[in-house]
Amino acid sequence: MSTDKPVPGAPSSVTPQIAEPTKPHPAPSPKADQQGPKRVSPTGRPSAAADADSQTGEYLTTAQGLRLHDTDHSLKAGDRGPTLLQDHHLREKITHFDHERIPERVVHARGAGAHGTFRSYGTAAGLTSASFLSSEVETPVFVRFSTVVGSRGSADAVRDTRGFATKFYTDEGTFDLVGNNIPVFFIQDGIKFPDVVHAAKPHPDREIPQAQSAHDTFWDFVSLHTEAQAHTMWFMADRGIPRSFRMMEGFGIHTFRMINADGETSLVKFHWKPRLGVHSLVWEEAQIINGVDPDFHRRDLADSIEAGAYPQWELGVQVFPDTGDSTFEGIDLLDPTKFVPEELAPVRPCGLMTLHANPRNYFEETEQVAFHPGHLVPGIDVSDDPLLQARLFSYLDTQITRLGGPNFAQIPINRPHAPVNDMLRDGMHQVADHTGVAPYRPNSLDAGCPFQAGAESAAFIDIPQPVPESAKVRKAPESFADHFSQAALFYRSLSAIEQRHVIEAYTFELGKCYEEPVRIRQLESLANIDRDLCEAVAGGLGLSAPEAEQPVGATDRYPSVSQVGQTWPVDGRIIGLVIDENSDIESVISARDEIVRLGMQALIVAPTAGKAAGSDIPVQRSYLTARSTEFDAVILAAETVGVASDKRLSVLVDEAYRHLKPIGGWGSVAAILESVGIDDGAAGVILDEPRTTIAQIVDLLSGHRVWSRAGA
Ligand code: HDD
Repeated sequence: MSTDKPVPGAPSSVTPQIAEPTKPHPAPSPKADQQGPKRVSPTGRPSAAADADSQTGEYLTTAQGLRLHDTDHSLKAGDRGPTLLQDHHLREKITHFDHERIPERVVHARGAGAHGTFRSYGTAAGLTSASFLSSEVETPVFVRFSTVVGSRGSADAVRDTRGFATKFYTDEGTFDLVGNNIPVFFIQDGIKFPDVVHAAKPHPDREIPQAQSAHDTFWDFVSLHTEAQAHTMWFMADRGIPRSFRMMEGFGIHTFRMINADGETSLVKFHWKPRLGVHSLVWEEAQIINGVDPDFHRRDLADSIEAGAYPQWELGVQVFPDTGDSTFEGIDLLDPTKFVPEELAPVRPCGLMTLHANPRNYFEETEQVAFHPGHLVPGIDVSDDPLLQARLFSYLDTQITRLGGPNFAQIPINRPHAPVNDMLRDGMHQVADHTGVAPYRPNSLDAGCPFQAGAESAAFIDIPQPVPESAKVRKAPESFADHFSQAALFYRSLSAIEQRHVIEAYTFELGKCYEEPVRIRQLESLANIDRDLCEAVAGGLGLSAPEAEQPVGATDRYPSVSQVGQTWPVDGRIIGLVIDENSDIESVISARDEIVRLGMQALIVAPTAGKAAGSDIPVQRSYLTARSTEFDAVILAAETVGVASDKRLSVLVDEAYRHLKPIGGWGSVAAILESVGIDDGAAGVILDEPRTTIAQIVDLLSGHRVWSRAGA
């Protein structure tokens, strides 16, 4: 066998080639949504190298551009002899492979990213001079969502906090907003970060459990460092298991200081509000997903972008007067374990972010992107929050190990879109084409350049914030001593069903701890937070509820933290359309088209893969490959009564029902429901003709789940 292009000059005895699967042909151009970031070199020049890197050429070459004749056989002393050290291609190929992996992130190792744009409303002009916020401009962004605890290969739907990091490639330099989906953090001072992470990561002896907080060291830490109780409460609640990255809020958590063109300062907290609302999985569903589809969130993000259901978030800020004491309504704005309810400080919208392109190469973009809370732009500065202050050190530092040296800003995804004219030179992986002879200033040799900019030329000028007069101390302010009141106000602001989920989550997590003293100590914190909560969890653990030592008194309720009780757009929701051999194909097609017309996705589930019986309609899932957890709602359009005895279908329907998903249909739907003991008049069950069924399902989906089925 040979390729149809003979190798010029090759001896006739060369090793036969493996047949190419196709004739050489030009590579398909990248999909429209995979154009990747705008590529500019660190010096602002177009980077020729960046586009030459892709695997697009006709011939396979070495890294040096040498065309290769054979990449499948090493050079040996005879066809049964040892491999020769001389084989430069073998050595290059294996050596590169041996070094393909880089250290995963020490936290937030598992993530998924997307490109998009941020369009400012210009409404923040009174607050900040930052150009990407103060005028109605569009700024390219790259966002990386992540879990915190798990390794890079762990599952998506674990109970954990989610990272929400955004890189704004502004014309004044790159601004990174490195936040989470929960507005409070575990600890108050960054010096404890290694400790909380050591506690949350798998146990150092057996390295289990992976990507879980349900283990002794985690609960040991949070029950001893009670400042972690507020954050823990948030992720024991439904926020810890988001339905989708598209349905999460994002928070900058810390207070930042903004300065406007007139030199006036304000304190702000950043919020991302998802257009689709804030929605979660239910715990059993999440556990099933982690086995059935560990890439659930990553897939959802990529699929929705590819389907054109572009995820959107509105960026907003809560604004607080910069009065010098950094407190608002008694809440210490420098304490990152505290949040300010929106009822006390509304979120003012500043712009809209739309994610519209998947990364072209995961490693190059999502893995190598390097965020840093110290990537600031003029008009936005940090506050004295001690957690933020430590972060300012950590992120730059970690990239040096992770990305192999100090030149990671030259990796395409990290390159600013603003012109770069630095005097940083050399170092590992330096690829900039620096010219000039005088990388220092002032100089007289490179025409005196570069010059320092002033406020009028968009320089970053640190806000001259007074430093409190004090001795050097290792201590926290008094106000940081309140560890329970915000956990209580959050819990008490939730709806009854959300509170039930919190109780179940604590009971599950503590039930996985082996050490009784750890469980009891955590119950002691819960006793301070809320008596009923503590008793319910203690009951589930077979323990008695301890007395509260510092009970939180009455609290106000702030319904803005609840995820239940409103309606939201259903764009991109996924409906499983279950058919069988006897389904009426016309109704199936019209149901599918109607679902798509309403901006949702329909996945046809049939007894076998291929085409729906007697039609050209492609089947997306067979009964074997489908699982209820993929769908937000299920429509049964199967017509054969006998199908009700198919265990795969009854499991699908039973799970969808237990997970409070709308179920509808026509045909033999009643028989299938009966087979799993579901009353056809039950809440969220719709038996009607296709159009009406779909309309009612949409109504139910706009509230995310059939909460009334759970007695809510
Ligand atoms: Fe962090 C990564 C968010 C506190 C040290 N952090 C990282 C990422 C997110 C956050 C979203 C992943 C970024 C990406 O996708 O690449 N971290 C937070 C938030 C915090 C926080 C919202 C508190 C409000 N972090 C925090 C502290 C420290 C760190 C206090 C250390 C003192 N974080 C890191 C890190 C990471 C990181 C070790 C790991 C990988 C990386 O930075 O690039 O530097």
